[in-house]
Amino acid sequence: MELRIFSYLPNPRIWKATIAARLCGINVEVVGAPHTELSQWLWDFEAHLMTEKERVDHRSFGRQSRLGFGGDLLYKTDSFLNANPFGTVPTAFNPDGSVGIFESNSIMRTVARLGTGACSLYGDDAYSASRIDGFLDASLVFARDSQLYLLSLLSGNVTSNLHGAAYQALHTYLDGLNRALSPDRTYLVGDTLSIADICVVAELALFLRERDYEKVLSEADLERITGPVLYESYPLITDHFRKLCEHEAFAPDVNSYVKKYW
Ligand SMILES: N[C@@H](CCC(=O)N[C@@H](CS)C(=O)NCC(=O)O)C(=O)O
Repeated sequence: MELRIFSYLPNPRIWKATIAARLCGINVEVVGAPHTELSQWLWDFEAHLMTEKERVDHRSFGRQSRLGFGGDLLYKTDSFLNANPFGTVPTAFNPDGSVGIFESNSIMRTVARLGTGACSLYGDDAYSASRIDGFLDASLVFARDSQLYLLSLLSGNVTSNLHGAAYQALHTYLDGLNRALSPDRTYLVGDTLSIADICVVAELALFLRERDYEKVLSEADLERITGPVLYESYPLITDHFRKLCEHEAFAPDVNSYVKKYW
């Protein structure tokens, strides 16, 4: 194992690392459980489902969640918070747990850096690597509005402000991505697949979860943001997304997940 990732599962954010790992032959261990079960887990390098006794013994580790866990108490050890001072999942660790890596884009970067000898997913020089970073940063800007919107749908308290911000964020993101691929580029950066392409697929796949909340949207008198209009307005990036979903390194994570949304 060259990298361990702890997260709720499934989580499209960890696909960034698992897709890169498949391409570079890096051995990534994924540990976790469905979202609703992580409040019963010890958040740690040795993360696991706690016994009743452990829940009592580890009471002092109980911390109020901030985002995405409905305010539940989460059992984060001091060493977990040392590894990831922001206390979020996914969190990754080096093999002996002495280094923690947080933010899914940086976890993916770790895999790409570990795999440099086997494949080049992170550019060939300082310029191309930095251009890739630009796409990762733009993706994180999009991801923030996307996350707040999806969490509000999940908890049934979506507002027109959150919906409007997500709408703007998605269109800004797709517009830039579509332009980056025009007139007929195969990949976002250079002539080969990079972690920029991987990151974009994961973030767009995550946004498709909007489709699970048609009822919540209609009760709030709001329209779905995703739909055929996106393919018509941004054909290059939507085609790129569809093609990569079928790619052999992406398909094991992405294919069955996105199929239900086509
Ligand atoms: N931008 C981060 C997002 C991670 C994040 O916000 N995770 C939330 C769950 S969606 C979390 O771990 N919350 C823990 C808490 O609320 O204490 C990434 O890409 O890794």
